[in-house]
Amino acid sequence: MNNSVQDNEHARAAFARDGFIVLRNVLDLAQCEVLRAQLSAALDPLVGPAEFEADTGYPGAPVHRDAPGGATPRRLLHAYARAPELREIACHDVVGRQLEALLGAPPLLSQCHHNCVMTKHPGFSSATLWHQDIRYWSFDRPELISAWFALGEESVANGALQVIPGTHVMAFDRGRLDRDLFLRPELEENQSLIERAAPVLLRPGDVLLFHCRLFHAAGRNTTPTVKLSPVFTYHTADNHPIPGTRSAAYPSIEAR
Ligand SMILES: O=C(O)CCC(=O)C(=O)O
Repeated sequence: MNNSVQDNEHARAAFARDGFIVLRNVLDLAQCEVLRAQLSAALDPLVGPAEFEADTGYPGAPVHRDAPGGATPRRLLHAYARAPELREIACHDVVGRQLEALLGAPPLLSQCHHNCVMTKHPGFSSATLWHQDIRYWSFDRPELISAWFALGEESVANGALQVIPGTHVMAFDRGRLDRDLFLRPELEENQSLIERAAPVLLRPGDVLLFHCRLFHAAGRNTTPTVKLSPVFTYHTADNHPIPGTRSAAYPSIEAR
């Protein structure tokens, strides 16, 4: 699908069934190139705020900042505030119209969740276990959608996102999740679920839209090139962050 909002009925049905859809070629290659150059410059010397591999506590992550690789940036935070080019994609017309079709009302961008550039470095990138993003977010309803922008190829080799289609509408007993609310891979019922997982392979300029309850995970980057993926999260005006929580720390922004 080229740079257009997907047929609403088709997209809504696919999103309702799977919990994600991919919009192809939303950004052109020149736009991806400009963003890659800007973001690479922000990595060296590092322009904060950032989260580091050592902060994640994920499998394979260095245990502290001073350990080898511990100071490798994992996320460039506050993406929306960083550059006009990032604001432009965060409020991209094609993405905004598709979000409105899926959410049923104009999208508001949360400055509190994602709103970052995921940076996956060769050498010190850690894997992300199976989780739902909503687990640490606090809103009236678990109805938020994230937009994941690929600025380069996203493949299994460089740690592309993997998803388990349909999990956004399933109920999970607390016992299926570990202390940090990751799926417990040692449980048989989780294993049969994880077998249904599929990587979301993206080309530069593609955008993945995924539901905040969709279980997803990602591997390490085994290629020589840093993977850079801006990610923003949207909700509607009638789905409020709970006052006093991290979700309410900054006002949301009209994205259309
Ligand atoms: O790129 C990754 O490792 C996945 C990141 C992710 O799923 C998250 O931050 O919620």
